[in-house]
Amino acid sequence: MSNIRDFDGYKPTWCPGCGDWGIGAALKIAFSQLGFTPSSIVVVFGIGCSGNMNDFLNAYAVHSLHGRAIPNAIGVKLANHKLPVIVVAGDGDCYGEGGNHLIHAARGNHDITVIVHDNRVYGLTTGQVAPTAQKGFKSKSTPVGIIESPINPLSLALTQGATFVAQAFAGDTLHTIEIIKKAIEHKGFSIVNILQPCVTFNKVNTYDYYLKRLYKLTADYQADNYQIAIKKTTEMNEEKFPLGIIYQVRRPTYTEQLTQLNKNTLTEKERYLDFNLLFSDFV
Ligand SMILES: Cc1ncc(C[n+]2csc(CCOP(=O)(O)OP(=O)(O)O)c2C)c(N)n1
Ligand code: SF4
Ligand SMILES: [Mg+2]
Repeated sequence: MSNIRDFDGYKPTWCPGCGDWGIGAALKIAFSQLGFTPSSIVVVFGIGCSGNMNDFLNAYAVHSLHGRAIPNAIGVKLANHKLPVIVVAGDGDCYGEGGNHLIHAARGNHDITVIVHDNRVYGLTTGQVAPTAQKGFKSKSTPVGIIESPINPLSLALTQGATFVAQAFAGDTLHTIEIIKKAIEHKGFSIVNILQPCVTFNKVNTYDYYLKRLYKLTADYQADNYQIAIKKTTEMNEEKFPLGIIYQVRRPTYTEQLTQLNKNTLTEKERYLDFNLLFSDFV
């Protein structure tokens, strides 16, 4: 185990009581329990209150554009597939503006871990509606209630080929740590949807709201059964929240199927393009 404090960045500016605190702590503890150091991993952040963790967590990191955390992470992984690559993004980032990237990362079984702070709202921009908000949710951008039905992120990831699909609750740090660790250890595309109360801009999906509706999967749950997993994810449509690993199977990852990367990572290869040559005419 490495030192948890090594992952400390600046003091977080999250609102008191925000679920992001629990997720931030869970990530640092998971990293340290996995024996990582800040320079042995790469974390790619989206834009949002969740993405602001870029400043609060010390590690090699990219604070990407809104909705573009996943393609940046895939790029890092393709350059050096031996590195653990973790995405930390909000629901708006990952299921809204970046929803297309989620689909293609899942179907490619890219070996990255996506941690989603699902607070059902755009937190950083002060409370517009997000794609996971329940139909009728009133927000700054939907004053009379959102018309669309919510995205079911678990069903979406599962049906598009994700080989690890899990859910956690920001109010249960110990359980979240265990799920994050298993997601990172999984070989292939993994996603953890974390139910995260936004105490400032979402007065509906509170800690109490989730505590009344969530439950943990039992030890005899068969996580390798696709049909059972599909059924489990659809419980979300009725506002019932299973916590734990809903689906996990082992399939070849993207880079495992790329013959050029069978032996070495791209960064280890002797012959690579010297990008300075491209710019030599301009300097
Ligand atoms: C390309 C682009 N579009 C829109 C924005 C404005 N913007 C910043 S954060 C954000 C929403 C963040 O919501 P979410 O991803 O759910 O993160 P949260 O703040 O809730 O953690 C938006 C729309 C932006 N910065 N860049
Ligand atoms: S606005 Fe919401 S999501 Fe953002 S820090 Fe405050 S409570 Fe957390
Ligand atoms: Mg959000």
